[in-house]
Amino acid sequence: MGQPVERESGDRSSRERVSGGAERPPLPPGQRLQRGWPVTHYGPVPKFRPERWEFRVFGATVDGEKHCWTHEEFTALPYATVVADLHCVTKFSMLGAEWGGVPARTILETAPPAPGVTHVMVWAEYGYSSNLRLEDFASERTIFATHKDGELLTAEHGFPLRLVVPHLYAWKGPKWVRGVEYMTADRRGFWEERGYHNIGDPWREQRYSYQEEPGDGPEL
Ligand SMILES: Nc1nc2c(c(=O)[nH]1)N[C@H]1C(S)=C(S)[C@@H](COP(=O)(O)O)O[C@H]1N2
Ligand SMILES: [Mo]
Repeated sequence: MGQPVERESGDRSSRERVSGGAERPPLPPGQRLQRGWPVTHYGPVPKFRPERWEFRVFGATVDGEKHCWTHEEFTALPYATVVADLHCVTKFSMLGAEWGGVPARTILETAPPAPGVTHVMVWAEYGYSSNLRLEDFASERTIFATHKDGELLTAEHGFPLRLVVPHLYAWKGPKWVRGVEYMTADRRGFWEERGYHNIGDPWREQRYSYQEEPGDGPEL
């Protein structure tokens, strides 16, 4: 087994560069516009078994308890929408999707973190994970999406649930998400352990950990 690499499948023939389209929102540096919606992930697409599915919040919760939602309970939480772009670190971007689902803030309010929590680990099927600073997770635009553009997510795009963190690269948003761990110290997730940047801000091109950011000091 070698190092895992992000795999993209699907139609790439329609990829094109943004050419002076002033009416389009700007892309982060180094990104190209993707028409259509490619599928990118590591490993197989999990099968959804509603009777076995639960969403868990655990780790440093304020009450010390683990909080669980069945699929029925989770999808009954208040629904909201966020229009956001998706920027893959492999340099394609998809603009202007409307994500529908449950804001991360709803989870933070329903199952609050303990005062010492600084980071979260978002967990998905097959052990995929991604770490986020609490403030990135708590952004009012961070959303656990069940829908895109008014339609249920397809299996390959993360059904029944995926996280979308609009201001960070897309690997920070696990598809097939199953839970959140509240942490009192940072720990690296799946791709972060394999050399991806710990924060992942596309506007600062924080793609990989070994990237130098002059004037920024060492990346920890
Ligand atoms: N569970 C899981 N979620 C994942 C990934 C993955 O490998 N596993 N890849 C991430 C990456 S790198 C990207 S670019 C987006 C791609 O989402 P899409 O396939 O819906 O376009 O999913 C993210 N979420
Ligand atoms: Mo990606």
